[in-house]
Amino acid sequence: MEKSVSEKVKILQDWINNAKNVVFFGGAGVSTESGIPDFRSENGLYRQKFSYPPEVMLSRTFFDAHPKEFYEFYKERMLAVDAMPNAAHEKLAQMEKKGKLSAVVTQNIDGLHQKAGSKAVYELHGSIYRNFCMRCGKAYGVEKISSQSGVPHCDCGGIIKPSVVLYEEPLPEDAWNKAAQAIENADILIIAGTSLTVYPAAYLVQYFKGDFCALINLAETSADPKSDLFLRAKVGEVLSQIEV
Ligand code: CNA
Repeated sequence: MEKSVSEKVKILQDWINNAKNVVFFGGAGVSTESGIPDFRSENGLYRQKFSYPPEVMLSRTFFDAHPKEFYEFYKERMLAVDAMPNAAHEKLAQMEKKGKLSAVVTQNIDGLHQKAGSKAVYELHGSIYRNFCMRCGKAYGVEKISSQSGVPHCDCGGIIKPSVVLYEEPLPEDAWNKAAQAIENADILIIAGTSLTVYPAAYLVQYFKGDFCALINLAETSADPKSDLFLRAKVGEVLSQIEV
């Protein structure tokens, strides 16, 4: 008979107690409990109707051709500056502080791990908090984007682009290398809140060669059969039960 979620939480707790190096790999599902919709859940952005499909609007070709429409969608749906960390972000920050967790590898762009206090966060898809002028390279914070209507422009007249990785764009090399190394050195890998369908990010979990892999996700994913423990539950609810 399959173990209950609480029995599985106990197993995870035991692994964490005995682990030297835990790494967390997460996606948009880590922030749904903070009120930010993911892409592929029932209430996710991919199930909603827009003038263009979200995966089109979040492509580099679309950004270059239709910056106004990009920014309308981005500001309304992706720029979650008021969102607050949930129990998952808080517990991961605590685990790092106590020396239990060496890194958070995230596909999210919302900055909530840092808001909760995590330091070693490798952002594979960039961050809404970093923006730059496409003409002169000047850096801007998120206020420059959130406080203006329309397409944000630099003092030099160039268009400002968020440092978030759009479809067709490469991933930041530094974050990728650090994430790969962290996962390779981990003895426990916790994968959570991700459909593991967005590549190359999802490929990173293949670098894991440690002792145990736990997967916490509401929907099934390609990694279920490979994980040592699959908790079909909310990541915030699971991690809030872990004691460190
Ligand atoms: P996804 O493809 O939307 O998958 C999310 C997964 O999380 C699904 O399998 C859900 O079943 C699961 N899920 C949702 N809520 C929970 C929960 N509370 N507990 C456990 N599981 C849950 O998202 P991925 O991250 O896999 O896809 C990668 C994209 C999504 C990246 O490019 C992100 O930048 C992008 N994204 C990020 C944000 C954000 O920064 N918060 C929001 C929306 C999309």
